Amino acid sequence: MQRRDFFKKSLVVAGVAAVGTSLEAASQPLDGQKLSKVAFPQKRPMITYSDRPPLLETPREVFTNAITPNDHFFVRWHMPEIPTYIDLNTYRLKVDGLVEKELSFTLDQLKAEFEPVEVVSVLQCGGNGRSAFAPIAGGIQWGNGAVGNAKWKGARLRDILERAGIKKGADWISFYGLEKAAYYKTPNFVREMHMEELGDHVIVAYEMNGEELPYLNGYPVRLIIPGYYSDSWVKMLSNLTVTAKYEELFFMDVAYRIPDNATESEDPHSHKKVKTKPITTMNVKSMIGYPTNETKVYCNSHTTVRGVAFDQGKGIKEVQISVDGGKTWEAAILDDGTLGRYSFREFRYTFKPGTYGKVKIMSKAINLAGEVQPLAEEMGWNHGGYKYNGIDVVTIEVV
Ligand SMILES: Nc1nc2c(c(=O)[nH]1)N[C@H]1C(S)=C(S)[C@@H](COP(=O)(O)O)O[C@H]1N2
Ligand SMILES: [Mo]
Repeated sequence: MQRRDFFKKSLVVAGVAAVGTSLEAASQPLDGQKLSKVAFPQKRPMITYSDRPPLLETPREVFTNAITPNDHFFVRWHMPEIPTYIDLNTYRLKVDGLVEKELSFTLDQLKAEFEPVEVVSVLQCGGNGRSAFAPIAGGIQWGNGAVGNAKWKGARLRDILERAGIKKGADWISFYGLEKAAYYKTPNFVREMHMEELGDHVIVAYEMNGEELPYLNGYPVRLIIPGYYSDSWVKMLSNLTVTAKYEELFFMDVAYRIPDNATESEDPHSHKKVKTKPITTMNVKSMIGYPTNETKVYCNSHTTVRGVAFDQGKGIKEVQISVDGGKTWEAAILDDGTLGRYSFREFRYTFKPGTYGKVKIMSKAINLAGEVQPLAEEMGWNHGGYKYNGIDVVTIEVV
């Protein structure tokens, strides 16, 4: 489909409707969070934090599967106004700055003129899980659903840059999204990366799970940087701008940074300013998709715990499950890993609850580099609430 005016209409309708309903009692409470009664275009009802900008979280039970469906994939935008209409007749991805030749591509050209490559990769907001930090860290109080995993298809960023020819001394690249800041004092959404960080697996994606990207996930093209938190996975990409110097931009210098020390943490009660660094690569993590906090299971019947685990691409070695509050741990069965090192790995673990009442189920992932998910109590704190990867816990009722 070339023209997308249908979206304009439906987004407005959804936006208006959501104002009155997103805070009301929802049809199904999940993890203490409420599903919205209204759905955004191309999305099912999601846990909705805001509709301007759209901030939509994936409900926990979706994390029983390695691939997150497009219509259940979380959404995060920074600007209240996002484009609601893209005309592919005029849409161009521009390559400019310190290049031999400035270029611009239509979507069809991107598809036809560059070798298509595919990668299955986790997309996770650095603030995913933030609500678990105590004291409360600033920002959207995400539960654990600001993450998803998809098969992305697109052109290698490197191939596109090579076509334009990078000039000597050009070390940085800025990525611009199509949306504009609400008024002149607020910064536009621009991210910068050092050329050295751009491996072969960084792609400009035009497909997500075999379909065009959902509007809210960055139609028509977005950046994919496997292993990295998604703050630099710029959506609705408009410009790739090559520069010699790092520019001090708000979204690079203020947001998405953590303390620059060995534990990447700070004292919440100290007034001292800490030196910070960008959040970059993801730490090891697992999530239980089933059961959830609302699940009731019968005593002495088999219950299969299912979930997903991932890291920055070093590889998951094991997921361990505890059903006795962390006293003992047993290895779960992992899927065969065919989706690659940047993907979710599915795990499952079957047990038979033998006592009635509340039972705590915990999951802990360990990667091939020996990194282990810490207990929630052992998580260091940072003021932005980034990189939360405490051991996941759900409490079920055995009846
Ligand atoms: N153009 C644009 N791209 C963006 C952002 C944005 O606000 N504008 N937010 C970033 C952040 S912080 C996240 S977490 C991801 C969210 O991607 P999603 O909405 O597809 O889940 O998009 C990234 N790319
Ligand atoms: Mo994010």
